[in-house]
Amino acid sequence: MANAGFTIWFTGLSGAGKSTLSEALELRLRARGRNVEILDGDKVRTHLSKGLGFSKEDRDTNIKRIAFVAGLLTRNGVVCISAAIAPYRDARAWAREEIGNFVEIYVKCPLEVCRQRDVKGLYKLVDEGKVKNFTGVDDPYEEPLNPELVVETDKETIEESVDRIFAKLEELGYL
Ligand code: GGZ
Repeated sequence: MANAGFTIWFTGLSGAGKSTLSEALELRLRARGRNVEILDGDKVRTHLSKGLGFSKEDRDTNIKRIAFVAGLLTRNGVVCISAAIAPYRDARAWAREEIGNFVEIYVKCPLEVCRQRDVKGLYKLVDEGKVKNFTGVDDPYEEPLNPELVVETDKETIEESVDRIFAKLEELGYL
C-alpha cells in the first residue's frame, strides 16, 4: 500500500492548529517524495465554497465538496490533507466512505487556549457579538469518537505531533 494515495482528515476547533500542522506535514511528506495537496477550510471557502455560510446545511455542503475533491486526488496517488473544522460526525463519516483511504486526526485543543491564541481575531469578534454560530462557542463541535489519532496541540510541539502522525501512517501502511 506504500505510495497509494490517502487523505489525512484533520478536524478540530478554529485555532486548534490544523493549518499549521498541515503545512509542517506537507514539508515532511514532500521530503519523502510524496505529492501533497492541502484543502484548507479557510482557503476552500474563498474558492470552491465561496458564498457558503455556517449553518449545518452549508457546513455539510462544504465538507461534501472537500471530500469529493479529496477523493479524486486520493485515487490519483496524492496525499490530500483536509484542514476544515468539520464539526459534525455524520459529515466526517460520509467523507470517510467517499474517500476510502482515510486517516482521521483530531487536532485537540481546549477552547480557552484557542481563544487565547486568537490568531485571526475571530474569538474577539465572537465575544463582541459580531460573529454568531461560532464552532465551540454557540455552535456544535462533535468530538470524534474513534479517530485514527488524537494530537493535543496545547501539550505537544508541532514537531512532536508530526512525528506521531508519521508513526501512525507507517503503522497503517501508508508510508
Ligand atoms: C467557525 C468560522 C466561523 C464560524 C468564520 N464558525 O480558523 P479559521 O477561521 O481560519 O478557519 C475557520 C473557518 C471555518 O471554515 P471551515 O470550512 O473549516 O468550517 S466547516 O468545516 O465547519 O465548514 C474560521 C472561519 O472560517 N470562521 N466564521 N461561524 N469558523
